[in-house]
Amino acid sequence: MIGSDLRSSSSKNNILHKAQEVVGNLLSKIKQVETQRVNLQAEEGYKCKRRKNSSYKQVMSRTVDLIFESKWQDEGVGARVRRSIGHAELRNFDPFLLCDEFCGRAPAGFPDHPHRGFETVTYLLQGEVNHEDFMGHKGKIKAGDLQWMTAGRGIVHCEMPGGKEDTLGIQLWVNLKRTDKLVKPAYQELVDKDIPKGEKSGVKVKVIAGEAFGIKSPVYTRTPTSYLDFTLSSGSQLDQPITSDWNCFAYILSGEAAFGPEGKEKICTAHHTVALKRDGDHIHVHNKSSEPCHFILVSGKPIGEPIVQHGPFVMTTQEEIMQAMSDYRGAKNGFENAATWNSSYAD
Ligand code: FJE
Ligand code: FE
Repeated sequence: MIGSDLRSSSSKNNILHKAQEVVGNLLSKIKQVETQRVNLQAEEGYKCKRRKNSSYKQVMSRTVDLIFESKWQDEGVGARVRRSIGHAELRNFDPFLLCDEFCGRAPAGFPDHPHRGFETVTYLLQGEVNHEDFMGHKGKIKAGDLQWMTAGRGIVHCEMPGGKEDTLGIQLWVNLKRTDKLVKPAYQELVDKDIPKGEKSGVKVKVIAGEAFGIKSPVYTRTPTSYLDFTLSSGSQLDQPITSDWNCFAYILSGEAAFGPEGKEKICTAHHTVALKRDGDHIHVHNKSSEPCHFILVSGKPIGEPIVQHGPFVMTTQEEIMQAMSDYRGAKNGFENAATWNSSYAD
């Protein structure tokens, strides 16, 4: 009895010993893997630190999610657009609803039409656009100028290319969050000379909204947005910070460049849109071609609300769309002047 107790106690001891050994081995393996992981992380952080020459914090270059081409299509009256955001490949890209490279020559244009629930951003590359709205606000947007229009609760206006040459520009639609959709309409208008510009190592920038190269735009973006116009000379490179979690795309106006981290970069040519993944805090662009590359780089904070669009009205529910149509037709709740107003182009 005592012998069997002894035997069983010594075999228990043996099992205990074995178990301790196995656990010990496992723990040291875990420690080893963890050490390796920490070392790799430190190494990556160090590489990033060298690349960015800023801080030890880990930085990541965003990778390309999608590239697609935009072909000319008829829009407005006799005008044409290459649709970037709004294209079947990228219906909307929160907070962006539409981005058109547009082209037209008088008398072509976008005659009297309403907007509610978002902002239109018109940036002119060439020629001019005459505009007027139903509150009597009118003017001429020329090459290099910017009009940031908050349609809010309602604008009715016309946008008509003027002059003798072809007009070329970009119109971006930025959504407004539900609680901003019915704000009072407002304009921010900057002529070319008032748009901050910078240049660094062969890269030129016009800061339409947000900040680049330490230069800030005076434009107030109700929906937080960055809008940069870059020209990369042949061989030049750019590392532009992009707020993490914001959606970001580039639209190439001319030339070509490689977008994304070295080794994973994708070449993108004129009239193509590059949508980036939300997997980093900056974008790397390298012009490996012999010509300059001109593109816009746009990013914005997603709103995360439903989008219900009926042409020029963009709301969050079908009921709000019905209300917008009824307000426009009935000339009420912000559309009062729609009852009597016609632009001077409508004659
Ligand atoms: C619009 C169709 C349209 N892209 N680019 C339907 F064409 C428009 C519209 C424009 C527009 C205007 C300029 Cl200046 C430049 C544009 C579309 O005006 F608002 C609706 N709803
Ligand atoms: Fe418009």
